[in-house]
Amino acid sequence: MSHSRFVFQRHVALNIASEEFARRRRQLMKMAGEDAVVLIATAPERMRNADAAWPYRQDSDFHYLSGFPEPDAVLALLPGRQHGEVVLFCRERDAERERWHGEFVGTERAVADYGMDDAFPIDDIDDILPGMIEGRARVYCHFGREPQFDAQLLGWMRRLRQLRGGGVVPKEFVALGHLLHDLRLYKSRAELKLMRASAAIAVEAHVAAMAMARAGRHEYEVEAELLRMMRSRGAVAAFPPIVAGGANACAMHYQANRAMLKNGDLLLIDAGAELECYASDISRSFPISGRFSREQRALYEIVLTAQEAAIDEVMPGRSYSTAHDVAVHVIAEGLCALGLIKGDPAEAIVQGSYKRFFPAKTSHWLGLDVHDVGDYRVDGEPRMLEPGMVLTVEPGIYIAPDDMTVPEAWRGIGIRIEDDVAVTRDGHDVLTADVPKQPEEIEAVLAGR
Ligand SMILES: [Mn+2]
Repeated sequence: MSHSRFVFQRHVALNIASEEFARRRRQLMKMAGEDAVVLIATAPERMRNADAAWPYRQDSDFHYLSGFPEPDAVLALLPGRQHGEVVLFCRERDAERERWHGEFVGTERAVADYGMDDAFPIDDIDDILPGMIEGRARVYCHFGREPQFDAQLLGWMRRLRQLRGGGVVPKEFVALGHLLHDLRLYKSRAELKLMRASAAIAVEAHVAAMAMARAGRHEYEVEAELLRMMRSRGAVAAFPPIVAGGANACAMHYQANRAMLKNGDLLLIDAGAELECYASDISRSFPISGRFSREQRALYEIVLTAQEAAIDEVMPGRSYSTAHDVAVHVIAEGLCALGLIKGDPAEAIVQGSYKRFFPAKTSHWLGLDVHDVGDYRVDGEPRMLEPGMVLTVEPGIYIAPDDMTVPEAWRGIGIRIEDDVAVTRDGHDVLTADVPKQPEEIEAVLAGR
């Protein structure tokens, strides 16, 4: 397969426009109501050890509403506020601190570049914010997530009571997730463009990894190739890549990536990129030697058939769970036909005996988070798919190395095939289709190494 189709277009403008962030805030304020306030904080900086921090990743909800990249900020949405509905508290410019940490955005540019109506130093938030909340009936926020924010929130309420004449404390505290996460479930045109770009980078990374994985190399060398490709395209890994040779693939969240690759084994790679906070998530399984064994090929074809059948069910008007039901059906049928499950497929499904080999769900939402927000069920029923939703389709078969219920040749084989699928108006669009997954195609690519 020619690699030229994987070339990433570096000059496409990818940023979400400031107007789109403003539209999201207006939508949320409309849902929250005139007498509400929405408060949302950035992700805290987290320390790895001593004074070394983990790479900073903005809170997805905060990013969705502001596009503001720094830690140490709080966004307040105040519907109807005369001096501006959208207020950001953030770090002030500070020559001495910037000498160490690099440039801060500062309050002026928060207004000029990020579309805030008003911005104040974060150090003044305890004095300013309580007065802004005064008289509002409801506070929408996340509570019980970040202890520091919880404590701040209670502090603002105490200050509010102490205001001249005794401030009126809001009657209700409402979990912000329900409103906000429903908005995030539907991806805009600009978001889909970013997700496509994120997917294209993950595609390149997988293709590059496939080209260099061979017996004698280690799982971490393949991981390094995935990361090299993502970073060289301006992305980061959406999660630590899973590079699992042989029976390591049977642990669905294998992370060690330490083993040496061996001929005769399959290699399962589950890796995705994150570009401007938008995730992709791809899994492929292929033979390290370049040729599937008979057993590997038989199981691979079942998983592939299940995945393709499940993807076919992704369209508006189908429920979220249909893809999983179809994948379960194909896998149960295949495993029965191979004699790995006794009895008939209908029985295997009713009794759940297929779960021994396929214990996971087939899909999850994808977006700013790899396992993105949004309810999977509405009023107890599986959610209907609608245009703009993006989900993964990732059935698998995993036969534990010590599974004595199957002949030895089948043990220690783990296979997962995962693509990212956007629901479109008349069906779906597979964002990650360019990583080979047909067995002949895989063997041809590997033969060209
Ligand atoms: Mn996934």
